Amino acid sequence: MQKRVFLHTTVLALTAFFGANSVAQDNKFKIGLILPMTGQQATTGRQIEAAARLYMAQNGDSVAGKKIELIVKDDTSIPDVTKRLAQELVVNDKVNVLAGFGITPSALATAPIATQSKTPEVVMAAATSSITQASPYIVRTSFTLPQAAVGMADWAPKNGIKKVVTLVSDYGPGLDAEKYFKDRFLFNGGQVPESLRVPMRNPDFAPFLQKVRDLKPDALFVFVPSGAGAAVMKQFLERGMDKAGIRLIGTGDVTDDDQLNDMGDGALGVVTSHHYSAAHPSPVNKKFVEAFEKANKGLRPNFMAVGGYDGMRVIYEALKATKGQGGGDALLAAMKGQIFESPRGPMFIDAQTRDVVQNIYLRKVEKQNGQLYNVEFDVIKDVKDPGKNK
Ligand code: VNL
Repeated sequence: MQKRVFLHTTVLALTAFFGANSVAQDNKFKIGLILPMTGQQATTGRQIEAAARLYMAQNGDSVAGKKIELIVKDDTSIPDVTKRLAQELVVNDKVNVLAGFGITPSALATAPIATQSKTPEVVMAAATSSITQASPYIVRTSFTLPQAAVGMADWAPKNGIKKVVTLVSDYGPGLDAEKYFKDRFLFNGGQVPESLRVPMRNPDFAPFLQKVRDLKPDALFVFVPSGAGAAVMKQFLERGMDKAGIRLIGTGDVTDDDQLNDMGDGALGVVTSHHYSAAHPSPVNKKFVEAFEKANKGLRPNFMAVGGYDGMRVIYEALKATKGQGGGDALLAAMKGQIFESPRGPMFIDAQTRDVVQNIYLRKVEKQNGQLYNVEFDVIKDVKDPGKNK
């Protein structure tokens, strides 16, 4: 008799425990944030994680009756690791959304998992045009290299730059930057006597820069991923390229806000085209930069941070729109077509392509309050990814 009572209570207790647990589970909304937190791309991971946490601190962690849980995983920017982590997050943690993706190969490696499991994949960093075509579940809040590069190809020939050598990291975004810069620049009457490609991992720029010096172009157009710009700038100056009359131009990855202020006055005057500058003069951006720096010991947010911050917004708003009831398909539908003011300026998620449409700014490195910034001086409005018109 005693035993039966005991068993009975145990079963009750167990039911209560698991019951409560499954309710807790249902009330959770999990975001699996896969980022390079260590290794060559660690600055990108640090910026995006900080931005995601800032967004949550400002907007709360409970949305449409759900408690948001952010699960951060370090893929060390090795695509096989990204893929394994994505699989574990979907199967074991049952995440509602996959997000992050510091480099193109990581975003692409995850695409089949997003498709098979019908989980939205919010790409916050990687920027090769074709990524959004790898899965119908991919939505992008960063930018594309064609989007940024074409603006520079239009600006340069109007500003005395007729002959350009290109130098890019030899993988997806670099090849996009090279092609879209070159095609448009040639169309505009410019010349590109050489296109150089450097390995993505541990690049040595010295031999390439020597070659550029010998070719004596008006400018060197550079794309390197976020975090590699300072090394390019240092070697460019050490080799006296600027003194030889060669200008440095590129997409804004090379004058990345994460590193720019440490590049020294040699960076002054460098013109780039990009979607985000920490110096973007809008009240929304001022507030964002201030809050980000305050929460991160003075670290200045770069374009990666803004991609992460806006990616969180897209996820939060999709959860609100679906009243916390939606699965992957409903969330995805609610991400498409979102339009809002980002710290970068106005942006929207094109419902057809799931890619970001945004302004591209021309910026020049200048000193403001004793610090180096990419100061915007012109804007090309509402630029769609030119890579989608093929
Ligand atoms: C990529 C594109 C990565 C632009 C970047 O930095 C970047 C990419 C890590 O698509 O791999 O600045």
